[in-house]
Amino acid sequence: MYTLDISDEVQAALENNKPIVALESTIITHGMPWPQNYHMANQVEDMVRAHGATSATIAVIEGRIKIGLDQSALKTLAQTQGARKLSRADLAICLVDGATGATTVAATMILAHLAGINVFATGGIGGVHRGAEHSFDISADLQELAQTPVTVIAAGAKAILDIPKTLEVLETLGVPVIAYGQNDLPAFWSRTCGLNAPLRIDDPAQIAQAQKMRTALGLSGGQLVANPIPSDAEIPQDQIEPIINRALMEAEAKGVSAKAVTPFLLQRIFELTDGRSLESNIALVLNNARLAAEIACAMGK
Ligand code: PSU
Ligand code: MN
Repeated sequence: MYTLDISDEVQAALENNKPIVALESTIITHGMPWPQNYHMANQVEDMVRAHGATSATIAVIEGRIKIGLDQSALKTLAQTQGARKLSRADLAICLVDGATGATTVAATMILAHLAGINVFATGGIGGVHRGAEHSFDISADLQELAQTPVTVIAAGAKAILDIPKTLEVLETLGVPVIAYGQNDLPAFWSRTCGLNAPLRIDDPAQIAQAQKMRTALGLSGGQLVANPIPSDAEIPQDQIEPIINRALMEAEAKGVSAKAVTPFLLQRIFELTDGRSLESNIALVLNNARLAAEIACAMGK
């Protein structure tokens, strides 16, 4: 029915049981502007390699599942206007249509798992949006973490979300939320958000062990590792919060809804911070790629 177009590099790593880190593509097409998105994608790949793992950026190109994109494919995707934003609900139809789409956290987890990859680095996961009690806007990323056995390394949930509600839903779904190296739950651009994370691990090898233990116990799903943004790149919560609020008000006034909400907010926050939010976003993705490579290396042992 379908084939996975696995790059030679990723194929070789799979055959030799070498560490692999999956990377998503929605962050490229919907999360950052050109050309910073393309530079980020390359830097992230380099970071994974520098830490001993093979990187596999995942996307759907003209109806074909790609596990590992080369530089020219990355460059083309980074400039593609109107690529679909693919979550669990959208994947099959994108393939049937022969269309091009970027994978969100949820869809990247699904395809990574199909390819046999169990570690994945991104920026921040989707979650429960503020005002979800009215909009019911809860990212499919959360359900995916509950059912697909992939460890996702993020800088927490994006601060544009309702973080306490996101934590509650993850708890209900049985998803471990593990802060790396601190008690506080990081919140994307900020190292803390005033809440403790439910769990904490300081050693990448233990994070790898925990994923294996989950599977051994017959527990479905993955884990969320919340890795704090490096201090020198952080925007403290009291600085970013008024900007988030302004962007949220604009989104509401404009009637932005569904899949468009997160891309709209990230773009407006980029404009309102004169690009600082993007610099932070790139720094935290790189930091997550490094930790993901360390976890992937430990997974093989
Ligand atoms: N991390 C980033 N930027 C992004 C995303 C993650 O630094 O743009 C994307 C991921 O693909 C995530 C999606 O799955 O945002 C969440 O979208 P939504 O809120 O519509 O579920
Ligand atoms: Mn949504």
